[in-house]
Amino acid sequence: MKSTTLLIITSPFLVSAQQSLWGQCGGIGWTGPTSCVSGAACTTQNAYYAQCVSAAGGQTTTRVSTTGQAQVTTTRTTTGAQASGSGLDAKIKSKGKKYVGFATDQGDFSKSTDVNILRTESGCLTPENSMKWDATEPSQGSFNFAAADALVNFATSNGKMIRGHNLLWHNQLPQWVKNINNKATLTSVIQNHAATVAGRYKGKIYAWDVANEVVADGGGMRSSVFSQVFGDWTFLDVVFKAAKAADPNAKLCLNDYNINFSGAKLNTFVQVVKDLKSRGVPIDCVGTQTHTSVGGSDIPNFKNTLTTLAGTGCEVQITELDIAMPSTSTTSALLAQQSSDYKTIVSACMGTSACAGITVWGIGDSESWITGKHPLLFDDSYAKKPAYQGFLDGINS
Ligand code: 9MR
Repeated sequence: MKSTTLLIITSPFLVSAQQSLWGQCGGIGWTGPTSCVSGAACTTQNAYYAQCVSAAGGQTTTRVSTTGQAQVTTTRTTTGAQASGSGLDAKIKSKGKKYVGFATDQGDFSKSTDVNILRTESGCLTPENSMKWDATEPSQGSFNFAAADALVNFATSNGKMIRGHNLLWHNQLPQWVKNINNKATLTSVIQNHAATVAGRYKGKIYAWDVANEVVADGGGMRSSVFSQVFGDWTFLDVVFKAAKAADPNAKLCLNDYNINFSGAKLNTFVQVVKDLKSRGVPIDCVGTQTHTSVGGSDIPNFKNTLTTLAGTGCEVQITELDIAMPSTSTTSALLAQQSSDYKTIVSACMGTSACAGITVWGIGDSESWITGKHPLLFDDSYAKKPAYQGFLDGINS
């Protein structure tokens, strides 16, 4: 009887196959290629995702290590942005937090003023509008990712993390979803939407606002097609589980506004999160949007609010920070108060171990959704306001 010898050859080509430009090249759980084609370099975006980005203009280091029998070449590059290390994001990272981020979208990427600030100051981008349901699935089963892809490409090619925003919200929701009146259909529509949107960006999103603004302003459940058709909170179970299946390593958040104030809304929010956890629904983080006002009564108490949110056992993120002036006119006293308010809020995050990062909802004042009330860190000419210094003082507090 003839014997057959199976010869196993460990070929260096198997382990060193090169990833194409923009392809994944590393991260927890990644088993594919870890080096990139010529002209591209493997850049770590977060613990779960490294991507082959254009090496042009960056600093590239190549590390050769031995794994078992195989030699693995790992090439890492930093973009100019990461190398600068002088902005708010670098400062907050040096104090142990994960990021300072900004809300932005495609329109900003052609403005050098916005791009310079994003590159220098930001470590994380949130799409202000491009990932919402009306943008991504305007008619049933017909998806449009052009604007969302632009955000993701800008973020990954500049070494920025991404907060996905959002998979389920009563606002910016197409009429065809609002018209659904039976639970089985709405369940499969939510599942398909979350699977498709979160699935497209699998491995690239640090955290998803899986559901946004589901609590009513006075506490209890917000009225929406979701609450009306389900009759209870279990539409959250559906969307969180679908998001988990689509992108298992993304942190999954419940996000809301006015939970920076103590009261019935915050109480309901905390209870909903605890109930989700007790039902085994995958939730990792809570987002307090923190749209507030100069001199707001919530601000002196904000540290306590973060402690309350941390009591859910979830990571806490400040997701949409802005602090509006009382009117369109600014005075030096108001600018100083706004600066102090930014310091108080940022300092509260720094003093709360569960608070992971802070996103400001826009770059220059003129681009804010709060028209004319100068709520951001940079003025209409993109110059740093006293608010910027307040933010920085908060990081250093
Ligand atoms: O900043 C967003 C603005 O450009 C949109 O017109 C608006 C429409 O709903 O949504 C704004 O972003 C909101 C965010 O998605 C959820 N929290 C409240 C934000 C400000 O309204």
